[in-house]
Amino acid sequence: MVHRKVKKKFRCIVLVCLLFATICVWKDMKKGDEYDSLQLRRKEFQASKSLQKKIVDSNFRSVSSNSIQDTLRGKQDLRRLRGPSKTKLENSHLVWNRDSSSKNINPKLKNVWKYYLKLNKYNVSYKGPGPGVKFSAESLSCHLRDRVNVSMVDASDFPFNTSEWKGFLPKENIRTMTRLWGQCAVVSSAGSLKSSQLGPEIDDHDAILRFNAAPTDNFQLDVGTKTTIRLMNSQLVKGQRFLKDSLYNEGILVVWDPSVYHSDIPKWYKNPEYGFFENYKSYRKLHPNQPFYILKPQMPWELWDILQEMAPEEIQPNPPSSGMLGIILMMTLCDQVDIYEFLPSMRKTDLCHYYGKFFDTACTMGSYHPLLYEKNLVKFLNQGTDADIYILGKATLLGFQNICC
Ligand code: NCC
Repeated sequence: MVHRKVKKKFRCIVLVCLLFATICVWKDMKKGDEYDSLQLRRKEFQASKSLQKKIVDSNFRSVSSNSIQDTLRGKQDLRRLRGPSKTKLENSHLVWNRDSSSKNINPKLKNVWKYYLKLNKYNVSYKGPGPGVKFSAESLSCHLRDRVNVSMVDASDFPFNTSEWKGFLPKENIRTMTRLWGQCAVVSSAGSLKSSQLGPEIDDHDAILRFNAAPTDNFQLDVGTKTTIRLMNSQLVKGQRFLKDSLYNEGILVVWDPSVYHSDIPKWYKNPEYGFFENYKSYRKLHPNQPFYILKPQMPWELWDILQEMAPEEIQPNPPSSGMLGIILMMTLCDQVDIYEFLPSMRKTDLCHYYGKFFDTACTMGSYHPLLYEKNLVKFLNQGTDADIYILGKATLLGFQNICC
């Protein structure tokens, strides 16, 4: 009897041990599976990364060798690896094509372009040798340096030399105020700056130019923290928020206003597009120590003439964008200019501004401003690589002091 009881107990213990051993083995196997799948995922990730790199590289090669087939095949492979992707890769170049024209824009934007050609709001009567003049990059830089006079209205220009304006314009010339900066950054306001994490790289420059109402607060990681110059259009300066918003209290301010084609200062003064002069004076009274310049109205049209000269077709007879004006301004003040997200990167999006919620392709491709042709010019003069454009959205131009003409 006792013997049978011991036997039963022993069988129970063996059963429990067996059960325990089974659980342990099952757990180990599961761990192994997880490890294997982790390894697999890691391998897939590495493969997709190296494929991405290959695609980028092959695409850059394709820009010079025109072997687009490989690139497209590469893109298809990547898509297969990633599964269905929300961001559809385009079938054309991954970076800006410097020969872009109205053929590259959608029908809606094409109609807007035709509308502005017909409207000719600023009485443009272009008499130069373009469109379609072929430049070398060197001769184009020299052309820009010698034909675009980047200067500010000063107290000797009528009517700014009258009593009405006494004491309002900064006394010091912008070039002596800034001396010559080394490495400068121009930060476009494009939506593709969002999640770029370019902030530290941008902050690493000697001077940083931003546009209009573009903020840094809440976007430091993507666009940096410093603002050395802010270039604004007159529509913004005319608005009431301009006097109240502390956003404008940092750095050197510059405002520009479109005149009719090649108008002189007195004629423009009588008929500015946006009468910002009263707000300018009010701001100067509130912040007398902050340098605040007015760009001469001839400059945008001198630049426009060159854009028209080199463009493959007629361009919108409207002034260049603040972005393009800012790039040329920095080329006169700096040794080298890094321009961020003016030429769209792999983050290209229809989101108009990194700080806004408005979506429109026109913000990048242009409607009122001849933005398409401005981007062609920047791509043509770019000293950096296509990889920098694609990955960082960065184009690098030499300052005018550094070109030999
Ligand atoms: O949009 P905006 O410019 O302030 O942008 C500054 C410059 O960045 C470049 N940019 C912007 C968006 C984008 N998706 N891609 C880009 O390349 C352009 O070079 C642009 O000039 C302007 O040029 O002054 C403009 O200003 C706005 C607007 O007045 C201000 O933002 C007001 O705060 C204009 N929008 C409207 O008038 C509705 C815009 O057309 C051009």
